[in-house]
Amino acid sequence: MSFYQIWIRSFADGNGDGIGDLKGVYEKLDYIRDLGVDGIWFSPIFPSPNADYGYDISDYKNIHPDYGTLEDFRRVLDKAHSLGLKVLLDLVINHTSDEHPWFVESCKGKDNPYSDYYIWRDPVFKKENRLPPNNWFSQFEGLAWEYNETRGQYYLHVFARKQPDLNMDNPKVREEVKNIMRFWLDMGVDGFREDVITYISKDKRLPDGIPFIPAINGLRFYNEGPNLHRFLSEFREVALGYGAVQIGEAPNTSVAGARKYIAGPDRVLDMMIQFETMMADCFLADYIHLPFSLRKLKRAFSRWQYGLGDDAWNALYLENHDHPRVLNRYGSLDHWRASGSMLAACFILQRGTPFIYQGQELGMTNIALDSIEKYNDVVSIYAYHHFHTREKEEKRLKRIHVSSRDSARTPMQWSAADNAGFSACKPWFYVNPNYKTVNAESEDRDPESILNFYRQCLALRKSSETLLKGSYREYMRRSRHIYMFERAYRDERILVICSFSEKPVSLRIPRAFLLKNRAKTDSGAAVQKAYSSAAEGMESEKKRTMQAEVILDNYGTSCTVKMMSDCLKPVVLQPYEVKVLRI
Ligand SMILES: [Ca+2]
Repeated sequence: MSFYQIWIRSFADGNGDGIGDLKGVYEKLDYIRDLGVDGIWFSPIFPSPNADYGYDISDYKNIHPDYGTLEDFRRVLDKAHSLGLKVLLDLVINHTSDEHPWFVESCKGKDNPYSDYYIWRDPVFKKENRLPPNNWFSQFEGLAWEYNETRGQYYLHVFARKQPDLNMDNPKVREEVKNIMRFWLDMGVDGFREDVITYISKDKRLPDGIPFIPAINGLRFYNEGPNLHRFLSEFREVALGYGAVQIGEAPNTSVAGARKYIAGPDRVLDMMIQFETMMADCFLADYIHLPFSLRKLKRAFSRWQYGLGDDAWNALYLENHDHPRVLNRYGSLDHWRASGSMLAACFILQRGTPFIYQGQELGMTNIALDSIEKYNDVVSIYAYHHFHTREKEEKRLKRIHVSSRDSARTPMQWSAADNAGFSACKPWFYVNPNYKTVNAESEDRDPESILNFYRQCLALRKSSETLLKGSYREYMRRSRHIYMFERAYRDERILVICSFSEKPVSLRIPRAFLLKNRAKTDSGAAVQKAYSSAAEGMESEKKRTMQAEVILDNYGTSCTVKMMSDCLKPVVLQPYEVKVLRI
């Protein structure tokens, strides 16, 4: 499987009001199918006051009026299915919106049916000062507690103030979750991506955290909490009844942590979306920016590839709605086409299920708005007003440019027409000015475009048992410029060589890759000869030849070499080149 993520507000506007919607999605389903993915994951499309753009839900069983109706959704679902595309929805159950009727009721007092749906605690008084029940910080904005006058209590919000955390220890809340799941599964939805699912079980004592890094103060008391597995197994029972897919988002999970939930007979999720591969240029969060480290990225890739091995399945991704564009982060604007396409191969060809975020397949890049007033992202706005406030305006804005989630939320660039072909009128958010060159229509026509490279990668993956099922092995682990890995299945071996360098790099194909070759193609005789001679040490290295077929190269049609006739010679990789070899 492979999935395409839609963040609907910026995907395609079908009714001309400047906001993406289901009608727009309907019209673009062929485009998604042609990309070569097997399904769609929709970020939330439900009614929401948009404090965190849909991740604050006020009605779980309906569609946001901006995006259409339940009928519109059924049309999209039916057409997607007819095109062979699965459809996953976002299940956001760690918290609701503060405008959800459950919360509105819960605020009214301690003796109504929804009183215990959220996590309420009495204040602590010190010298007559009213204080929250503990020292936890939210991950989005300030303290994790908000006082409610009517109840005379604080409620917990691990994210924004407008996102109160649900009390999952309450069995009624878990029944609500199951009802929500059944509602959509009955309609024909194929599964869920489950938002911050590893946070849903809190340590009931709610102890103070160790004040070290404010945003994660308290994390250890709600990340993979005491009842997480039990709650998830209840939800799993519902999903299994429908054969539905469940992919959990797990912001702070290690390989060992993830295995408890996705490996073995007790597994309660099919995959986990880990965050380690998104940390190669930052510390804990995108806002705390560091220079990109390829070695850090490779360590994260391989830790998960080896760590899950044959026991569990990886979710592969480099972009989503929560991060700035990967081309700015791990690639190079100076080598836009090459780095944008190399970054496709470097994750899609690993072992696992790739997730591609809208616009990633076009090489969309970050937007640099000239004032904080123009940003919408609650995280960026909080960071701007609370951190580095003594720095010059220019520098502060630059921090937002490199880190804001808004860069992933600019309108999709469909063509060079007005508003990037996203809408007939002014879009709800700023269009990246590079849309004249970076857009789906012109890239569709260009055989060497990033878009066509994504199509090639996905097609290659789908057609190759080795890429779908094969084992993973990394080479040149210590290199600061090259990420190289092998996929092997039965007699076939595929080597993916990715350059992350601004300059040409010369390297040798690792002998371990060549010598274990048992190819039986028309070049088999020569290869077999070289294999045995190498193994026996009969022939000098100079005389040996090893052949490999180049099955993918992002220097495109300019790379006419379909066979590398002598793999023992050094290979030169152009800046951000990727070469995929098969022997
Ligand atoms: Ca619209």
